[in-house]
Amino acid sequence: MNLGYLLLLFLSLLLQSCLSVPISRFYAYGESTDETFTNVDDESTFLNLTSNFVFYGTNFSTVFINNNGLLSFNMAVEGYTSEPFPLPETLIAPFWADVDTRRGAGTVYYRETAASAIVSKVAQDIALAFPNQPPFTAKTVVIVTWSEVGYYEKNDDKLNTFQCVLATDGGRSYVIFLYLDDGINWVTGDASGGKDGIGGTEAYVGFNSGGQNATYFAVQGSRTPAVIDIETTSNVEVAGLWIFQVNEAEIITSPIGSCGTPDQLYANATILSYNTTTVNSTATYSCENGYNLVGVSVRTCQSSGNWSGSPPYCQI
Ligand SMILES: [Ca+2]
Ligand SMILES: [Ca+2]
Repeated sequence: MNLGYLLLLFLSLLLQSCLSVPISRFYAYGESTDETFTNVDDESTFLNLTSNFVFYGTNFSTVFINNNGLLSFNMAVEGYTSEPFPLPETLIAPFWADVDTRRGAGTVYYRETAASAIVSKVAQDIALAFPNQPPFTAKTVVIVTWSEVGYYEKNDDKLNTFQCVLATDGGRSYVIFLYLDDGINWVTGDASGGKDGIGGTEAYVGFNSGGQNATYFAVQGSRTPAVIDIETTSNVEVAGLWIFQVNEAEIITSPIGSCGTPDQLYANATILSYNTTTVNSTATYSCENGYNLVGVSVRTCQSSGNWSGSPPYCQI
């Protein structure tokens, strides 16, 4: 092994660690600053906000923090099995699935803050995601962290760590989802058809305006087996980081990686290739020799922030 090779190896490892979300990339959280929510299954708590959060054009002064990886407005939501959007409730779902922190399996931390270090970090993230927008100075930031949480029923053999950040200046509002590198290890609880945290009805990730004619945005892979790899996907080209503007009538996804990483399929023999994830990018699927592709082989990133069609699969 020569020196040049070692250097290359080191650089590639460094690059990988920069393009994922280690715990140091999370917004600061912990016992000393946050309120905590521990030893619960389907319960909820709430924060009264000092500055209204504008979501789908509506002002909200209270945010409910539901243990099951879900924030809601107007009311707490107990649902532990994810349901496909649209729904009547007003929801932000960083990872809606049956979290269970009994038996010491994790903690949910939450707080509202206007600390200058946090406001600057938000400003940097918004500048990364929306480079053409004017600088953003949050009046208030809500940080909710699901740290090493287990799944129903009282399972702690697989744990998930993720964070949801809400930031508003009273006009513009943004939501940031962070998924720890290697930090998503289960996607369903025992009461949602899952076994050992896998299968059944998987976690849902997205936004739902609520009301009778709800509009919504679902992150690719929601309620599919692919959601277990959400920490490897992104709409800002940093694996595990997703950033959205949420105050308008529609959710606005970052233009730098609008559609996020296309679904990587589990069906054997599928080959996926793509270069970019901005609007009009294409993702091409093919199959290994001996398999036939079922469905469309090319998907296009649409301005809505979704890849066209559905992922194909390969069969013999
Ligand atoms: Ca639960
Ligand atoms: Ca994972």
